[in-house]
Amino acid sequence: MYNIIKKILSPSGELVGGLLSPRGVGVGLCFFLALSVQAQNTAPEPIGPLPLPKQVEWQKMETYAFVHYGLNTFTDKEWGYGDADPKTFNPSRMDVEQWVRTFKQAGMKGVIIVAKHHDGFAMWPSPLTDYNITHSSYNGPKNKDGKVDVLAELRKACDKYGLKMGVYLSPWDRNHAEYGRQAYVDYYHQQLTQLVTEYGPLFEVWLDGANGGDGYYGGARETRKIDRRNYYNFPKIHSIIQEHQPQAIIFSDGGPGCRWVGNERGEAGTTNWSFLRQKEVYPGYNKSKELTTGHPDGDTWIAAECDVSIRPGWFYHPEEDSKVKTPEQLVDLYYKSVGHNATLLLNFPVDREGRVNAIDSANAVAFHQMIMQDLKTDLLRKAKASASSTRGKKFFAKNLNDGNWDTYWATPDGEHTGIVTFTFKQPTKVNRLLLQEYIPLGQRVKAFQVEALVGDKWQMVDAGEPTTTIGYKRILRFPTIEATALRISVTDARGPLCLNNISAYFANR
Ligand code: FUL
Repeated sequence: MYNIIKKILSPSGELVGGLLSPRGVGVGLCFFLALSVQAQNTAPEPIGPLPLPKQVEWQKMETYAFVHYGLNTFTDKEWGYGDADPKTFNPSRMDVEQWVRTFKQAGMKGVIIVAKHHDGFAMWPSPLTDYNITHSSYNGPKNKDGKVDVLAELRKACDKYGLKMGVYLSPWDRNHAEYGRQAYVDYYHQQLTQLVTEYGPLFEVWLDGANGGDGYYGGARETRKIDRRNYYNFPKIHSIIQEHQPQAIIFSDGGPGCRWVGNERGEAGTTNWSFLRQKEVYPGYNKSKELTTGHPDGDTWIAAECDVSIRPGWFYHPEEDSKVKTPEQLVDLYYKSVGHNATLLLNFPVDREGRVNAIDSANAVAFHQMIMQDLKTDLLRKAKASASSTRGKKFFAKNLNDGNWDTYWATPDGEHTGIVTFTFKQPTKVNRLLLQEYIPLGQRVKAFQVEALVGDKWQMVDAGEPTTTIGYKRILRFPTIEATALRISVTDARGPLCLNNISAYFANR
């Protein structure tokens, strides 16, 4: 039956008008009625693993900021030993609103703050330890209990500017005397409980996998080894977060909400599956390279997040003022993270004044403007879309360029390949192509290729990287071509195709 449908459907998947010509009207009508019964107007079956709705919402955030700020900022360290005097923390002109304003202008949708790094210093007035902000030299705005509280300041600023807030709470704690024993694990769970109950809704909780072993540990100054997999009682940690912040995405090397991308360069693989064989991966997982591409045969949806700092270090070091990533470098990272089916978590090392440094802020805002410029006008919105085959009238190729995220082009059951063609009214300059799969139904595409009709010849578009997976978003960059049509062929997939968006742009840089 499907072949018959194919024959009488135009390339766009619509019924060929000739069938309803006066002569054939009777036959045509019968055919039409038969077809409307038999064409597949139901959505394709989802193909697992599937994202939770909150994972889809999280991925749509695309870019958000990271803040590393604390004693290390003043001691010029990346990993504090846990013995620095809290009084060392002494910002001169701290302004949390300035951070959030900057992030907003840089297009970021949220911010994750390091509430406690490996040195154990708490940026909020944790009653569980004296090693916290209230014992520092900071004399900023007070919280409802009359105490300085950087997290409360951040909450307020996020609410004011409409950004989401997240927290990083390092499991490794080089200050705590009980680290390595059960008492510290209980302490960690209590600290976490404070964070998830006292600072409003959190979009993400970041569980770092790093652990170097040695530390101050209440004066013991020794090396303490832990069993990374079992010591912290991750199931308990997850249930604390889930209970108080069910919408939060939990980050770690192995999720469960999202995963580390396996490097700190900000680059996801060109092949990037949003799946992991979850039981194998845990914070501190030693085969981190696998996290760059995901596990194609994974059993759980755990998409990748690219964490990268705008400077070489995570914390501020004056000598890195000349090493801030340029807007062009950040643009490149955007294409290698968001454009490779991941999110971009861009770190800002707040400086000793207590601000996002002027160089960082200027470069981040310029980066955002360049991306907005690159992807400003979707040239396909006015092009005519047609497909080699389509599932039924709800799933036509025109769903690909209608600007609606929730409508998609889908192929019939059993068809795991397909071709869509976009025809322009006139030759059009293009050098970017953006593709999206409708991920609520799973990630499917394994391989695709792009061709352009230049003059009367179809030629391959070479994006300079393998065109394998798509996922939530894939963006290709290629040398400018002047095309009258673009043709995207999916050559391999895990099931019928479900793509909700294809856009093309001309980035004039
Ligand atoms: C790593 C940490 O060791 C770094 O200091 C930094 O916080 C980075 C984001 O994660 O594992």
